[in-house]
Amino acid sequence: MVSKYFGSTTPYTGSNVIKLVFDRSLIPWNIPFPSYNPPEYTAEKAKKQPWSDDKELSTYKFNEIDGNINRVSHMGHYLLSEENGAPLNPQGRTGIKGRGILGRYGPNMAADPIVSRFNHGKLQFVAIKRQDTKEWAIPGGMVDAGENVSQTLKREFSEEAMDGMDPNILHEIWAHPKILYKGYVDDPRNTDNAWMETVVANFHDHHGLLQNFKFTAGSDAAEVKWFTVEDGYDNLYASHRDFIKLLENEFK
Ligand code: RP5
Repeated sequence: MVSKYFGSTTPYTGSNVIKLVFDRSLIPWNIPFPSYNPPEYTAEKAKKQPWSDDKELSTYKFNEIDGNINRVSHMGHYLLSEENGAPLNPQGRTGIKGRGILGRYGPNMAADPIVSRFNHGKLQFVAIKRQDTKEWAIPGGMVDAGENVSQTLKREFSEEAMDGMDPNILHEIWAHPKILYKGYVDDPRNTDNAWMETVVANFHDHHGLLQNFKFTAGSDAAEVKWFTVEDGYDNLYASHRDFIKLLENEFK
């Protein structure tokens, strides 16, 4: 599937770098494109961070569990560039190389918790408005080094939708996760050498436990609300529209 961010002439997130625009038939790495020379960009703010890959590329164990960092893609074995050994995006050329504003070369692992309910017969989920793009989104986030995805799901939900409250006060909600998706995310931050992947888990409130719970936006979230699926969700962040489609299918 061609990325919804492919061929855009608006600058790459948070920069003035314009991605190379080329014919979409040349996206797959196995199609020869000898003149392909996109801009290289790794943001200063994505360097020298506890979560950033700043060392020689040859020191990282790509396609493996590398210490406490999972570099194994949900999409299977990924290729490394013959030029410098950097991982190659499994979805093909993006028009920009480097890490962009992502921390890791290769897969950058996230987790997306979809907390849902029926309210007056209408399917709803807890959504946040992202500070960076102002788009509505699932309150997901990055898996920290050494963290289990199940921990990330709760921690990120708490940071973004509960203003950092102990997520275990909702322990009955977390008790029955249903994994809806594991894989690549069509995220605007993706580059030729760094991309987002996620695990999407649904936690459905079957018993009205969240009826009177007051959600509070925190961390990277500007707002939080129960988002009614029926109202339309085409403009959600990244691949979140596809994830909500999966949610909708669960309850059809
Ligand atoms: C998306 O970015 C994932 O689906 C997840 O929702 C999110 C994680 O990034 P941050 O919210 O931490 O920026 O690709």
